[in-house]
Amino acid sequence: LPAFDPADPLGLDELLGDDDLAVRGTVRKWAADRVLPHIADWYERGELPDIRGLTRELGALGALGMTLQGYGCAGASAVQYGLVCLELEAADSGIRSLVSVQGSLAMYAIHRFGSAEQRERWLPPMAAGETIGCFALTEPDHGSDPAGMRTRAERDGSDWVLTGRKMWITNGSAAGVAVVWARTDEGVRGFVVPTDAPGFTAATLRHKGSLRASLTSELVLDGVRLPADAVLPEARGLRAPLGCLGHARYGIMWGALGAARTCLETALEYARTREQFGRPIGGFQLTQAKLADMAVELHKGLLLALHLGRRMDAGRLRPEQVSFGKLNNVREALAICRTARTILGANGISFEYPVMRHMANLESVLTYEGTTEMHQLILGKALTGLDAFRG
Ligand code: TGC
Ligand code: FAD
Repeated sequence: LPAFDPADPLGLDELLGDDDLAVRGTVRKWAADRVLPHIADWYERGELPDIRGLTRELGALGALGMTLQGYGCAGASAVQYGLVCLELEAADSGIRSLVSVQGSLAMYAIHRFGSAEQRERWLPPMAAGETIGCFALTEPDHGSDPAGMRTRAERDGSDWVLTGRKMWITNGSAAGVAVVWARTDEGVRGFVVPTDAPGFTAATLRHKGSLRASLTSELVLDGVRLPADAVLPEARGLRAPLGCLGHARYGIMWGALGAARTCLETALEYARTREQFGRPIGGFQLTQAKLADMAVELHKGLLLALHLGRRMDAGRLRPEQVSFGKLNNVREALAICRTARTILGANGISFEYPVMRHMANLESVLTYEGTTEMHQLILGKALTGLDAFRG
């Protein structure tokens, strides 16, 4: 029998191909070199310095829009994209967020719903990381229920004029292009908005206790005039932005496990070396129960992510299955981080260790891309056939 590997207790690496392992190794090394030495400092300062340099490097790695075909995108598998999300989030959720929003939301929307001209203009510089994108669905008064959005796009001759506010928009202040969802007389439509358009402003949100190494912004659209060809021609109704969310939620179900892995590794190392009552705390049965449960949930989550990734690669992944994965993996990843925090005792709250940072980040991850409750209700509806959202 092969030896038991604490880092891979179920032998899941045997389910991956050489290409998958190579992609994972490349991104793990990039994160170790480029993010890990600085991330605690960035986090405390509440900044993501050199976001443009980082994005270009991620573009050179092929991590931006990596499952898309053409336009300089890598055309990688969903499983490989998942592994990349995991390795980035093992460093920090903020770096994975940057990549999710760029690739799975902004680029995916343009690729899936854009005209040939929109794709030619925007996707190559976005794949290279030269242009940063954001995806603006949420508003101050409409988060879980985007159908109530107030941002409006009205026709004026052949132009469109956009007015409204968007809130909590990742990458917003650094973006060169914003994919903005707005109400029109024809229902919800998507618009490709160059951020230098007159009337567009983005303000960075400060005082966050989570995702501090990530740019989060409020966008104001004050009569932003756009030409007729700024609308995404194939995006009609809420189905379009929700379709993009399916792709990003898929990446998050892998990514959150990266944060959990780092916390488990940190807790294991701490438990082996920290002594109380004359013995390593890892020798206490209560600590071992925690570590065993953390490992079980982490690797069950990986098995689930891999299964759903294979379904996505086969074109057979349903939105309800994405909700299943996001709900379980983010919830369990957060529980793993919280348990790791207890194992580190007082050190668990110190930014000298990565645990508190990951735990705080996952509070955002639990909320964005559909809260836990939204995914429970999506599954509840699929199970019962009854829609609990609006009664
Ligand atoms: P509902 O009537 O259920 O659906 C409206 C239309 O959309 C279709 N649809 C989907 N299509 C593709 N994929 C999905 N996942 C879909 N879910 C629904 C549906 O079939 C329908 O189509 P049609 O043709 O019949 O009109 O809509 P509802 O208004 O009842 O809302 C349902 C609900 C609550 C599940 C949905 O609105 C929802 O998911 N709310 C959560 C909002 C959310 O997740 N926001 C995320 C914003 S972006 C973000 O957080 C980025 S963070 C990124 C980072 O930093 O990593
Ligand atoms: P609300 O919708 O007000 O929900 C508050 C609480 O009520 C939640 O617990 C919710 O589950 C619960 N609730 C609501 N309705 C029901 C119901 N019917 N039944 C039971 N419970 C219910 N959005 C973007 O568009 N683009 C981005 O790039 C983006 N980035 C983000 C980055 C960060 C760091 C964060 C924190 C958020 C980001 N978001 C982004 C916004 C995110 O998608 C929303 O915060 C999320 O959808 C929830 O909306 P809300 O915060 O308005 O909460």
